[in-house]
Amino acid sequence: MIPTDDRVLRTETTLGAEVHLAARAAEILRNNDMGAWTKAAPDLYPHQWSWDSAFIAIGLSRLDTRRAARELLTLFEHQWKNGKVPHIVFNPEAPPESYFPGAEHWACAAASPDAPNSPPYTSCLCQPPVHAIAALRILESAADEGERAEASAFLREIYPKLFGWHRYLATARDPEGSGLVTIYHPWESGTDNSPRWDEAMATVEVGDLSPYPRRDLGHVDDPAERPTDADYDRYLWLVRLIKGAACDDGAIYKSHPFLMKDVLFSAILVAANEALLEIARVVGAPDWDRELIAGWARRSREGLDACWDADLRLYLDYDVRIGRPIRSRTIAGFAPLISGGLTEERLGELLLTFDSPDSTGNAMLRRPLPPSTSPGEKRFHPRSYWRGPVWPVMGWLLWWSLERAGKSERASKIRQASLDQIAEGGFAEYFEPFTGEPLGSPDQSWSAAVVLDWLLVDPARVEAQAA
Ligand code: 2M8
Repeated sequence: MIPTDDRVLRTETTLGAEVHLAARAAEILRNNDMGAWTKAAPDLYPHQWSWDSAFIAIGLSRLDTRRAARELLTLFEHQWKNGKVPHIVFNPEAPPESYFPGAEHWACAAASPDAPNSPPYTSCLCQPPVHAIAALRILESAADEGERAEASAFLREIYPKLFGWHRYLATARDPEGSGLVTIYHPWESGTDNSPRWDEAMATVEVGDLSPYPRRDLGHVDDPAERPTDADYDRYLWLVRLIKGAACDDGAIYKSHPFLMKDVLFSAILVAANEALLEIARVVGAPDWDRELIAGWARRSREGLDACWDADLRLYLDYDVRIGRPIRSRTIAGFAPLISGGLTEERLGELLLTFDSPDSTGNAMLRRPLPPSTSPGEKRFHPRSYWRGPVWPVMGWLLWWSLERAGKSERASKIRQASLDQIAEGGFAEYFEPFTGEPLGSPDQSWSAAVVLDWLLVDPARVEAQAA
C-alpha cells in the first residue's frame, strides 16, 4: 500500500525509530490475536474486553481494514438483547485459573432474558462506548477504493447494533433523562480503583463472600500496582447484587448501593454519538434515527455542563444515591474535552488545570502527560493502577480530543511524550508518572494499538519490518 502524504513521516532521522516502534506494536497485536478478536493482554487479561477492543480496532485499522472490522463485529456478536455491549466476552479456551472472576462467575448472568446465547459467556456489565468512534475511524483510515468499500459495508452491518447500544445507554442507563450515564460498578468506568469511587465504595457493606483467588496479583511484580483486597471484596459484592437483581436495570436502579453518573463515560458517549451521526449519514439511515442521535448528544452536553466545578476547575461525577457531586481530582475531570463543544472561556479554564501542577505541568513528572489521578489529590498513588499512573490509552483520547478542539500544539506534545515513554519503557499497561517505570501488564494490546494510530506509517513497511 502506498502511503498518502500524511502517512509519510516527517524526517529521515525519526523514521527508522518510528518504523521500528510501529513494527513492535504490530507484533504485539499479532501475538495477542485470537483470530477474530484480540486478548487485552497476553496473560493478565486473556479475554475480549469491550473498550479495549474498540481501541484495538483503531490500531488495526492502520494495518488491515477487514481485521479491524472483524474485531468489533466479534464483540457485537455478544451484544445483549437490550442493546448492552458486555464488558468482557470470555474466551472458552482460556484455562479457568487464568483470570478471576472468570466465565463461571458470570454464568448465571446468562439466565437474564436479555443475555445473548452462551457459551461463550459474557459479563453483565458494560464499559465506555468508544466503539462508534472506532468504527468510523476504520472508514477514515481506509487507504484506497477497495478498503473504503469494505469499510462502508462494515458500517452498514454494524450501524444498527451501534444504534441499539447507544439507545440502551440513553434510556436504561439514564432514566432521569439527565444526559449522563449511570454506572453500577467501578469496572464499568474502566478506571476501576480511581479515587472517584472511594467514598461510594466505602459505604458498600460486603456480606458473606466465599474465599476467592487474586489471580491478577500473579501477573504483576508488586501488589501495590493492583486494587486492594478490600476493593476486590466490594467489586465482587456489587457483582453479586447485580446478579441478584437478574441484571435488570429497573431492579438495579431501585436498590443498588453504587449508582454513579460518570462524566468520562458520558463524554465518550457524546463523541461516539457524533461518530454515529456520521455513520448514519454514510449508511443512509432514516432522518428520525439521526434526530434521535443528535438529541442524545445535545442532552449529554447539557448534562455535562452542569457537572463543572468552578472551584476545582474540573468536571465532577455525581453520586445518584446521595445526590451530590464527587469532589476528586482525576483525569476524568477533563472529560468534556472529549465531548467537545465547550465555549472558549470554559475550554481555557479547563486547560489551565490541564497545564497546572495538578496535571501535566507538575515539575516532578518524567514527561508532561496527565496522570490518571492528580498529584495534588491526597489519595494519589504513583504506582497504583488508576490512582496515579499514566495510561497511554488516555493519552490517545486526550490527544484526539485536543486535535478536535483545535489545540494542535498541546495535542502533539501528548503524542510525542507518549511515544517517547513507550519507546523507553515498552508497551506497558501504565507507567509510573515520576520515573516512567513501566507497570501492570507488559505488551498490553491497547497500548500497541494507539502507537500504531499515532505513527500513521505505511502498513507495508511495518509488516516488512515485523516479518
Ligand atoms: C482493567 O479492568 C479489569 C476488569 O474489567 C481488571 O482489572 O481485571 C481496567 O483497566 C479496564 O479499563 C480494562 O478494560 C481492562 C482490560 O485492559 O483491565
